[in-house]
Amino acid sequence: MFKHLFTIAQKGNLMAESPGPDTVQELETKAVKGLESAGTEEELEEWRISYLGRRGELTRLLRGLGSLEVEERRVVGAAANRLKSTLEERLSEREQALKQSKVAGSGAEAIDVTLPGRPIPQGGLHPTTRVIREICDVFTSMGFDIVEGPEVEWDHYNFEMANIPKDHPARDMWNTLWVDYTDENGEQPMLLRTHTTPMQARIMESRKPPIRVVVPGKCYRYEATDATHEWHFYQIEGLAVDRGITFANLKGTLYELARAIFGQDRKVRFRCDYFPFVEPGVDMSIDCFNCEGKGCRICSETGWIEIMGAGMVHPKMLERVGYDPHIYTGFAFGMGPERIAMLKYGIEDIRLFYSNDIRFLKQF
Ligand code: FA5
Repeated sequence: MFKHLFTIAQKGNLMAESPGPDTVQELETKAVKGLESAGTEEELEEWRISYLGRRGELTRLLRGLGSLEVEERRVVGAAANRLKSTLEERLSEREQALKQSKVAGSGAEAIDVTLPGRPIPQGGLHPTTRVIREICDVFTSMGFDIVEGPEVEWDHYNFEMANIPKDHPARDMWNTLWVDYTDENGEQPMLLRTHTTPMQARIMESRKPPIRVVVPGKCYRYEATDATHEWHFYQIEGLAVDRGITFANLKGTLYELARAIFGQDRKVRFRCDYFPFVEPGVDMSIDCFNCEGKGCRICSETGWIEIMGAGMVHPKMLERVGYDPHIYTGFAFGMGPERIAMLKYGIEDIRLFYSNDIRFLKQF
């Protein structure tokens, strides 16, 4: 389109410093060629300076327009301005292309984009966490709330409110890790809670029936460890208090849990048991996953693995928090999620859970 345009030099002093007889078209051809051969950032910058810089050829050409006749200035000016935008656009395209090729690299720095990515190591949930979440989901679907409480607890809640006064022989059921701290009168010792049962009194003191809660949390016992006993482990406490709650409600709820966690085939056994804070009390066991009930090292030759204690909330517990036991009844349970995880995943030793062996943890 610039063919008809005159030679700048012929038409007078269009190029202020008169570098040669370039037409706008010739200037375009030259500039485009120069741009194509610029292969590095430095060469591109050199090109920019020589055409678009303050003393660049196109800039000088534009400056010289003033000396042309009005009509010529209109035609040449329009063409030169168009050329300026074209060159700026082309320069930016070349800069982009150069950036792209730099990312891909070449030679020794080349990135082979066809190589598979390096796998990013991903952690998994601890088996205890998995089981706690699964159990809590079953209970929330039945209308229970989830509540948490302190691991460092007063003697008052861990024992006294649970019907276990200072000199009661049942204290021996929970070998306790004491904390070297008392209340200001020096009467109330502190301890690492031996079970999640202290939360029963804490919850009943702060709420009115109907109550349906589960409390997952860590417990500690001064205990010799073996395949099914750890000195720190989790429990999930459950508590339901309302008018007309019966033992049938307790059994129905726990059967439902067992079916949801273990499926239809696993056998469940309830036996009478003693806990000072329930009356009557039971323990619930599941048939051993390892020996199918025949008896082995894991189930101490009994064929069963005990997973929880349970029972009807003792009337004295209700009275102590101001509930009338003639109106309200309730059931409670406390289960061990590690034992449940052992049954579910076929884990033979509870001590594997917290020994931080990555080979064990990686399996979940
Ligand atoms: C109790 O701790 C009662 N508080 C449970 C309870 C709550 C009974 C409410 C009635 C009403 P027990 O000591 O049996 O009970 O523990 C309950 C469960 O915690 C056990 O069945 C077991 O699954 C788990 N458990 C107990 N001791 C350990 C331990 N050392 N290591 C791993 N799990 C344990």
